[in-house]
Amino acid sequence: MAPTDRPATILPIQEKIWGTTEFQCSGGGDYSLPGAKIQKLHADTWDPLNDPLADVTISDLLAPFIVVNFLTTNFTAENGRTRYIRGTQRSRHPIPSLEEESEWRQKSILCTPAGASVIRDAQCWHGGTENRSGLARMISAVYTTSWFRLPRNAGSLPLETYQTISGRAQDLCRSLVAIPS
Ligand SMILES: O=C(O)CCC(=O)C(=O)O
Repeated sequence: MAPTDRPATILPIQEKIWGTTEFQCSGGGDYSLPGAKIQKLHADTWDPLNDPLADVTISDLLAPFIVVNFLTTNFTAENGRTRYIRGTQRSRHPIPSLEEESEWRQKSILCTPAGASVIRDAQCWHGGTENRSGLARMISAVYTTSWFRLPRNAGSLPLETYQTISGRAQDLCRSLVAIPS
């Protein structure tokens, strides 16, 4: 089956969350490769609103930034499965350091099989654990709503690659493609 003939699986979920097809792919990568140490809990976003009164923060908004983790192998203790702290995308509390992290949070790890995808609000606190295996455990793609930008990834997709992907994929990757000057 050609890639463009495959039924869409992930995109309809973003369309449902955001109520539109007007979002974009803003990058991706593979994280916590073999040899990676435990990560402190973190969120992948910052607050672009900078409300001086702090009446409104990014945590009050519908997720502008969604990460999809595609599992290339089962999550196991050896390969450093990720912990996710439910509901923290709404939190305004400081994120605890590794030393401060309570036991129940250390144990909030996903038991997820190879081939599954984890779709998460990037504001939700999470962190990989030590990868003692010889395998990368997942690759990731980042999607952002129409008003949110991740400028650091602009130009990261070579034009020659962009020209080989479907029209829908080109539309999604419009802010990534390297435009020759
Ligand atoms: O690799 C993981 O388990 C998590 C990666 C991650 O949280 C990150 O790099 O932001």
